[in-house]
Amino acid sequence: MHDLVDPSAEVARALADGAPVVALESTIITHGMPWPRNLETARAVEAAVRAEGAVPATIAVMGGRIRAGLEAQDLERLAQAEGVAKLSRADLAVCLSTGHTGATTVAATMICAHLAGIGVFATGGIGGVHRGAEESFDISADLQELAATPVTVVAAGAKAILDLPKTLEVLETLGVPVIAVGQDAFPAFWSRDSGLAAPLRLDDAAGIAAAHKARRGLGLPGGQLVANPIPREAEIPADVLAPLIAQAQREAEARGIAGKKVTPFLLQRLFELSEGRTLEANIALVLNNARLAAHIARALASG
Ligand code: PSU
Ligand code: MN
Repeated sequence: MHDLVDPSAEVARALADGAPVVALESTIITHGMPWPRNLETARAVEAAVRAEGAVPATIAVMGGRIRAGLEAQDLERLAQAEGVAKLSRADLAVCLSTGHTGATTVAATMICAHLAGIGVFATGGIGGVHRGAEESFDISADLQELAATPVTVVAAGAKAILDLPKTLEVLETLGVPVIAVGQDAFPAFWSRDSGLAAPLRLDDAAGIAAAHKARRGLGLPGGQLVANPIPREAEIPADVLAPLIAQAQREAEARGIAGKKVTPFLLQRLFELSEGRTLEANIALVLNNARLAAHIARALASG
């Protein structure tokens, strides 16, 4: 185990035994969902991973250490805390050296998972190229991390608040495999179909695990993005969301929201504008991703 990583007893045992482990991020808890649904969801996601036969390892930085697998009281403390730092690749080292508490984004969770020896990670949706990025230059560090760090990330695509065509272009440039699960279309987080074709398609966990191993075998850096569509019964049609996203976007611009605050602001405003529907959909898709990630972890562990 890496010097800076403290695995929980359960995660340490699973890793030592070669048993399936799924990493989970914590920014979705601290910056992606309102209290108390954030804590309920974090617990439900861990339970979903367990129900499918893998061990969940929720990742966060606490007291100058990377934690992989949080005890119940730490999870609750994190979910309730205010002013927790949102950590991406750039922020991890300073959070560790200053001893502060931080929640890990997709990028930082990938780094920590890899240090801990965990190959698969479930989240809601990755960050990507923001609309208007040609002016703001706002492109999530998640994209470069997928190109650099060998972890398979299961997400429901990229969040539909983003510019999805540009996000796919950047992923292609960076050489990141974008694999839709069970369909040809790239999913759009709250909706199953973005209207864009996904570059690659695989239909089951065994195939995704085999692709993960083949990439490792090639010696290529980086991971793969597994784009798992939201369950049909939970999706919100794209045409219902489009005007709400446009409005949230206008408000963000008018208020000068920039940098790390953009994604949390847009998610919170969409929760309000949709009268809670986006949160319900977000919870359903995260649970769905956690289940698939557990199956991938089992396939990786058995082969
Ligand atoms: N998935 C969700 N909700 C979230 C996130 C993912 O369902 O809030 C978080 C992840 O931590 C992701 C971050 O890395 O949003 C993207 O932030 P940014 O656009 O600032 O890179
Ligand atoms: Mn950004």
